[in-house]
Amino acid sequence: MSPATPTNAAAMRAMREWRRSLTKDQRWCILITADPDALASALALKRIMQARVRSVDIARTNEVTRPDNLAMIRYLRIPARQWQPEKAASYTHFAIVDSQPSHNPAYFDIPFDVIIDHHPPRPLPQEAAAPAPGGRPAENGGDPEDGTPPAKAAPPHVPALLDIRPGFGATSTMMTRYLQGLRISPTPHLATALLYGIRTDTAAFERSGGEDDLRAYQWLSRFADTGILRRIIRSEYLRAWLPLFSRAFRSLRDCRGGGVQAWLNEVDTGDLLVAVADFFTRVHGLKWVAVSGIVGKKVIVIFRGDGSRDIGRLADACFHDVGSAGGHRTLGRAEFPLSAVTPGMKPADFVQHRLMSRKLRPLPVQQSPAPAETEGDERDHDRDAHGDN
Ligand SMILES: [Mn+2]
Repeated sequence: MSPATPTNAAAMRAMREWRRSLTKDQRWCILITADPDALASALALKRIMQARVRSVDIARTNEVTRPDNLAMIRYLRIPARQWQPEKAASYTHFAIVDSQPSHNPAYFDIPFDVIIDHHPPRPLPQEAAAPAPGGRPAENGGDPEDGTPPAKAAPPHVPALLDIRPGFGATSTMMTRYLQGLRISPTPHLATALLYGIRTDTAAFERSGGEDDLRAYQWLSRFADTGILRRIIRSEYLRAWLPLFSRAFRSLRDCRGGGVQAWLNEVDTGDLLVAVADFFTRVHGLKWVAVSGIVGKKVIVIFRGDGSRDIGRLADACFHDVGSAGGHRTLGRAEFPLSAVTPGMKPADFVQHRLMSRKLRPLPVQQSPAPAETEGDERDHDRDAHGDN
């Protein structure tokens, strides 16, 4: 058994031992890349240690922009502040949850004493180059990020508690088991946070998640505030996006085969097109929807379908010759440069004309894969789930 994948009993022993070693003069900082799983895991770790140390702060290295994540932080009162590297000296100890020191250059130089994560183990760049004896195994290492300066040849800091178990669908599940093992009943807020962490990382058990995750979810349900959970789940849009919906409704046009299309003109990111397209999948009777707009110098078209036709093929048919286009049965995406729009034609008309008239290509030998859909910063963290997230 690799030391990187302890059994639950071994992990529990290590946790108890580490917890006993905590002292009242320690000032801890838990560092996270804030997404629901990381926020919840940090909250749980704080709960586990806070009575035994002087202070525990939670610091995030990213900006939180997704409405559900903002709602989670607000309704569950999660005290996550922006990480300020210049304040590092005010802490005596560091922990990282739902991520690893190798995941972000911001973490490279920090001597973590606690690492708890469910992503596959990945060594730091310098460890990959010259694995230290007794260091983390290097064979699983993804390629280290480029352009990061090699760390100084300081002896690697050995964490007191290292628990990396990729078998779990969420770090929140690991933290839930720690709470159970330590006989700590979570407050409604903590339980709700962990529930949402598991729910998000497993896509409500549609994408991943095993029996352990399900059992943790059930146990947490006894303590959680379902009203708050519902409010977080339903926080899908920001006030600032509403004018986009207005544009979408006004520009909505019927398309062949029970579809509709909307043109939003210039938007800040493709994520907004995705949010609007996803909204239309809630309308019964629309077989497919294409929501398009201009992001920078690119036109992006987001396709959503009910599965009655292969929407990825439709995306391919409409735009394969001007950019990248494709997808699968219910999701599709096309991107092409504004310069590909026929001269003299408005981009909106160009898109609409193609959506109305293009014929499917004979099944290509190999379907061109849809360009990866970026879901926004917070989820970009979930590297194992999608190229990531
Ligand atoms: Mn996670």
